[in-house]
Amino acid sequence: MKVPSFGTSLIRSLAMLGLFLVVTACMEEKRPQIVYPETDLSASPFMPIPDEVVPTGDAFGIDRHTGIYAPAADGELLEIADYLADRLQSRTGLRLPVNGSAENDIHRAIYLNTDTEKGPEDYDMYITRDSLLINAGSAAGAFMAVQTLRQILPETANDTLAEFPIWAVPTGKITDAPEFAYRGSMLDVARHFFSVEDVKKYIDIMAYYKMNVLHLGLTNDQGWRIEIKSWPLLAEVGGSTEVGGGPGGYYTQEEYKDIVAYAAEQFITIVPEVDMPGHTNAASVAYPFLNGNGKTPELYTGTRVGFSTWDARKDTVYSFIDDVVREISAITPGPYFHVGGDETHVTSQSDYIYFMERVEPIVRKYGKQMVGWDEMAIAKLDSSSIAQFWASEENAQKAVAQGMKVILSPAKKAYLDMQYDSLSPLGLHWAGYIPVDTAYQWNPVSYTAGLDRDDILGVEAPLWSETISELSELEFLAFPRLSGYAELAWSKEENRDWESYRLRLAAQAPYFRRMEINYYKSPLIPWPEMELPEPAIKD
Ligand code: TNX
Repeated sequence: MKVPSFGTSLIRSLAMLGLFLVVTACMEEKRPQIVYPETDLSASPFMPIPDEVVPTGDAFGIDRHTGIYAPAADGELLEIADYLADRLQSRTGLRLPVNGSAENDIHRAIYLNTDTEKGPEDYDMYITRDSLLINAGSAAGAFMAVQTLRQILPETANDTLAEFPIWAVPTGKITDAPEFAYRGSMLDVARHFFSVEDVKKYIDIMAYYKMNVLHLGLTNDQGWRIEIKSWPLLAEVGGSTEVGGGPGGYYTQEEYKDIVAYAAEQFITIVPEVDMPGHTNAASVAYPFLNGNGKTPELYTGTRVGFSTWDARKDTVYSFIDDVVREISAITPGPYFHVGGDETHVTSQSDYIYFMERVEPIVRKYGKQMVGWDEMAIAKLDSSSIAQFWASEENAQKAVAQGMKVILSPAKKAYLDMQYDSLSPLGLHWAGYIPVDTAYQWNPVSYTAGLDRDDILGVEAPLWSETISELSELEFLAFPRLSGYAELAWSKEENRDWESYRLRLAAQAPYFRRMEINYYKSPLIPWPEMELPEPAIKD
């Protein structure tokens, strides 16, 4: 049990809230008391499940008399207040004023405040009849709290309580904090290209589930998807096709910056991956000197892996890598640069080690921490580097022995491109079938022998795109499993439970429908019967 700490900012916010309540209480007597039906906050469709929820049975009404308040001097919190107003408007049609005054006739307030004694993403929410108070460790925590508020908002308004609709939010107290700092997913935009709009929709949904890292697989044998100004043919030639021979595509640097900024507004960090020295056929088609074998390769539209490499012993290859890392790092505010390093079946082990040990200082020179797939740990690397465990427990242990942290993406549990079962239409099954329960029922802390809790940075669910070329197909593989990975990364082990999860997952169906997500209707989940094909409102 955590003892609540009352920092000075909390006292300030309570004082301001008190003032607000005194002012509104003067008008209160004239108003009829609303009698709400009994509520149960703990029965709300939380996803992920918070640390602690204590229901008190009453309701906080969101209606035309509800306002949002944030400290006027805190620009970041004011932005979140506006974001909350936007989200509530699209669900309810009401535009709640932010820091409204007397003419707004406000009877009840949602109050955002920071309490710097908390961890940055931690928050508490105190919901009573008259106020909904959010205290968060930083703007990021307030953003997380807003996601919770979106989830506890009832699906429909109650229009029998007053002559106008009221959305009755259940009262109680929520205390919450993330288990892991890194809660991610990956999109492979190289095997098949996905548009900026597609990526933005994925970001919106990740944010709703409190995920905070989107790793973009920007390059592979079949395509190079990011403009590099000093090497223009990478995108122009290397980006000109994809698996199956479609037209491919790439992001200009402006488009990439747009994705980065869109993600940042929702507290999501973009991790760019340029996979090397293998998975590099597309780059070597554009610049054949890179592969060092004197041959100009052809564009590749199949799905084999492990057939390409760059020449690890050529200095010009490292000058080229320096340019690529410099350009991408300059437009990537997050702390990470992913260098791939997986499945280098045609690179000798000594060349591979030499290569990784030369690339790492380049990444650090541009102010980034190097991330790589677990194979990378066979090289001697700086302890600031991060290994992404997908296949080899031994490599994860080697990383930890070097003081590196590990991101958990075990293919048997966390690969979004694995089929749900042998009959499901999209995906692969080399790591097994991953039905919705298998995806959820594992413990990141104890999954890998030799790793302690502190060695684990977080959890990431990668979505490889060999078998998917459209957003609706991408969604079919990602949903509903992504919600489970979000819960594995956010929620404490003692609060996770399959029976509770499957009911809360079923309760995501209205959100999935509003977002027009093409999710897999797993028979393990008691989905509600729903008609209404055309959603009238968006989340
Ligand atoms: C393995 S996971 C790969 C990818 C494939 C994926 C398909 C990893 C580091 N490499 O190149 O797309 O399997 O599931």
